[in-house]
Amino acid sequence: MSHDVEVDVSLDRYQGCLFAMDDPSCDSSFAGGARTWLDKSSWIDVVPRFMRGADLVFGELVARLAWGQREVVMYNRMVPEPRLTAWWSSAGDKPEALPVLAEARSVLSGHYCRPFDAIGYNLYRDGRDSVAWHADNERYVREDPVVAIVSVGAPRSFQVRPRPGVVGAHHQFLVGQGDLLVMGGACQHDWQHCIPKVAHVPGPRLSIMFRHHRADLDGVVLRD
Ligand SMILES: O=C(O)CCC(=O)C(=O)O
Repeated sequence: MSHDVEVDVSLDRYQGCLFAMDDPSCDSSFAGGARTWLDKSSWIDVVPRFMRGADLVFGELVARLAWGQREVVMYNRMVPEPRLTAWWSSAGDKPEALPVLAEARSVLSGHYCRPFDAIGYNLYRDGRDSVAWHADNERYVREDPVVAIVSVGAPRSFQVRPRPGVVGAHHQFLVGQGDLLVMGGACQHDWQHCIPKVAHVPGPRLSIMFRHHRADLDGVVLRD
């Protein structure tokens, strides 16, 4: 279940970098990108400042999207999820909320050879907002799904750890201001990720998750 909510966050007190106010566009050259191999079959790509105009994108998405707050099970109780979310799918009749998102979808689909046809948005209003350790549901219907995340707003720590039984080290990536982070290979099968709570953040962060055929999950029974 999800309740609609009014959103009252801005980047006013957060000083983004200069090109965060440029006209929004994507860097189709993936300049400065680097791949981290978590093990022999799982990887994470990070491309700094992949999306220019990130502060403008942040402001427009906060204002335009229909934000909701879902409920999640925690300690055997249903509690409000500590972040706001919104969703878009190419199966609906509306275009992406901003032209730069259509551009990103096309650039990412070409580069990673995946039809990213849905976008999940997550708004972390302050350091109390978070998402717990998990792997993404695409893993139940696809082998080695690729999930691409563009972060706008203030940087937050994106953490990665191996699932129980998988050998590997904990990693963390600081992402915001238009940075792209892509999880691929066996990442969703063998690894988990989270955005932990933190005492202090320089401002809110919004993650834009490009997903591959989420609609395929209809009717699939999900496991933990
Ligand atoms: O906000 C992020 O960068 C990650 C969110 C996430 O992992 C999820 O919603 O499944």
